[in-house]
Amino acid sequence: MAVLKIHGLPPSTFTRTVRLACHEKGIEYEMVDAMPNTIDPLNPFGKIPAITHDGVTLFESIAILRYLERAFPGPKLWDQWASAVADSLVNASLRYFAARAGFLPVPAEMAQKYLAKTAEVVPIFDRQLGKHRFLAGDSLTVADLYLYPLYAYFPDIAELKAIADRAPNCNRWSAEMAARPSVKATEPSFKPQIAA
Ligand SMILES: N[C@@H](CCC(=O)N[C@@H](CS)C(=O)NCC(=O)O)C(=O)O
Repeated sequence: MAVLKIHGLPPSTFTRTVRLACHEKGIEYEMVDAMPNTIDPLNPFGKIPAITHDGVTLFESIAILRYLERAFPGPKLWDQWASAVADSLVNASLRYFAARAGFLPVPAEMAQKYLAKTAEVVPIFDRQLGKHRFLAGDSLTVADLYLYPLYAYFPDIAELKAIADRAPNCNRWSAEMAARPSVKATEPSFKPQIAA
């Protein structure tokens, strides 16, 4: 069986989520560094990540994670909380982060809305993590793999750090996640530069 290739960049949160799933499931893969909008034959929308494996080409991290779940043995990682992370935090804090990093030209009013949404939903995750070790219960799921790469950027931006500082259970979970071999193995060697 040909080795699975992940086309993306280590600092990309979606790329990291897919890499984390491979590590957690024990799937061997090769990382192919690719900037957004340079992977046209693999993803007509130009977004990273995309994967190639045994004649299959897939883009969209959720579709990729479902494929990994079907095609490989290992712990079952799929979960409804993954959609909740994607639907709430990814749509808010990732966009806020991208705006602050200068990747997205977001009007100030929209950026404030993304920040307010982040402040609204982080306490929901915090309550959940106060009841359970991981987002969906007592074992790791894809939801944790979506949340972690994004949450790991919070300390880099004062406004997001201020929200995280009020979320002790998220921080307990984040520290536990940071100690996992998969997280250590996918630590990006460079990060976007954020102006103060
Ligand atoms: N829904 C996509 C989102 C992927 C995504 O937004 N990737 C970013 C990098 S983290 C990207 O390629 N952005 C370039 C663009 O939007 O043109 C997924 O889950 O894979």
